[in-house]
Amino acid sequence: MAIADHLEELKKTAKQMVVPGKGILAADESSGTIEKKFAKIGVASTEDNRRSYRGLFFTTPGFEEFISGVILFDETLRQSAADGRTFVSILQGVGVLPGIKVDQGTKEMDGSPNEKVTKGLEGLPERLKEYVELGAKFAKWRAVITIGDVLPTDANIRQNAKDLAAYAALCQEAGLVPIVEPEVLMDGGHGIEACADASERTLRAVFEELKKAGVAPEGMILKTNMVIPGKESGTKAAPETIAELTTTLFERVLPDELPGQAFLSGGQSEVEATENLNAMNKKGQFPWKLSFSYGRALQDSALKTWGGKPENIPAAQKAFYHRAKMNSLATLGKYTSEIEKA
Ligand code: 5MM
Repeated sequence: MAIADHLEELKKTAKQMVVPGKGILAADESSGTIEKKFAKIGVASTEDNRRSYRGLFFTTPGFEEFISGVILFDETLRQSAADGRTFVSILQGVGVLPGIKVDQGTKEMDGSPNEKVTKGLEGLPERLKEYVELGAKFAKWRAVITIGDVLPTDANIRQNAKDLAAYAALCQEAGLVPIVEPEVLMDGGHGIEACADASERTLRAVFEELKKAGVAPEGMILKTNMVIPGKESGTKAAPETIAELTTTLFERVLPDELPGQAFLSGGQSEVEATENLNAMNKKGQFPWKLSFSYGRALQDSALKTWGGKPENIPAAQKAFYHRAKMNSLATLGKYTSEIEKA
C-alpha cells in the first residue's frame, strides 16, 4: 500500500510514542550483544534466561505510566512469558506499543573498512509484513557513524542515510512507524565540536534522503545521539552545554513536522542520560518532542540487581521503575537530583 493510505495511523502511533511524560525502552539487543551483557554478570545467554530478563521489564508494575513502547528483538517478539502469555499480549494489555528491530547489524563499508554500514534491506518487505501480523506497531534501524582523524567520510554518511531512508519508506508502506536511528558513536578521544560537526553532517544527509524517498516526517520518529564529547577525551560537558549544542543543531536541521526525537544513551551513565535530557526540556518547547529510547541507561541498574536470580526480580523491577520515572520527569524538564535520591 502507499504511504498515504497509512498516514493517519502512522501519525497517531508516532505521537503516542513521544507523548509528554513517556519514552521508549530499547530491549532489542541482538544475540551477540545480550550474550556480552549477560557475561558481565556471569549469566549464560540461554533462551530461558533471556525470557526471564526481558519478562522482568514487561511485567514491572506500573511501568506503562512512563514507557510508551518497547523495541524488541525478533526472538522476543515471538516469545512467551513463563505463564504462557506472549510478550506482545502482555505489552498490549497495559497499553505499551510493541516495536521491532529490523536491521541485521553492521558490516565494514566497502572502500572504507574503518566505517560501518547496516545490513538488512534484502527481504525487508516480507519481514515487515510478518511483523505487522505479529503485532508490531513500529520498527527500528540503527546506522553507526564513527569519528576519527579523517572520519566520518561523506561516502559513509551518504550510504547510511540512503539505507535509513529506504528502510523508513518500506516501513511506512507496511504501516509501521520507522524509528530512524543514526548514531554518531561516543567512542574516541574527540571533543564536543567534532561530535557536533559529524552529527550535523549526518542529520542533514538523513533528512535529505528521507525527503527523496518520500518518507512522511510526521509518521516517523528520529533516534539520534546527543552532542557530547568522546568517551576517551578526558573531558565532560555540562548538561546545559550539551542541551544548547544539541537543540540548536536540531533547530537548524529537523523538520517541524517531525513528532519527536527519542535519544539513545550511547554509553552515558544512567544519571547523565537523564540530566542531559532534562536540561534540553528545561529550555522550553520545541516543534518536536524530546524524549528517550534508552537501552543501557534504562537497563543497567536492573541488570546488575537481577544478576540472573529469580528472587531478585522484584528489586530489579524497582530499579527499572525508578529509572523510567526519572526519565519521564526529564521529558517534562522536571527532574532534580533531590527526586533522584528520594
Ligand atoms: C539495545 O541495543 C540495541 C541493539 O543493539 P545491537 O544491534 O548492537 O545488539 C541498540 O540499537 C540500542 O537500541 C541503541 O544503541 C540505544 O541503546 P543505548 O544503550 O545507546 O541507549
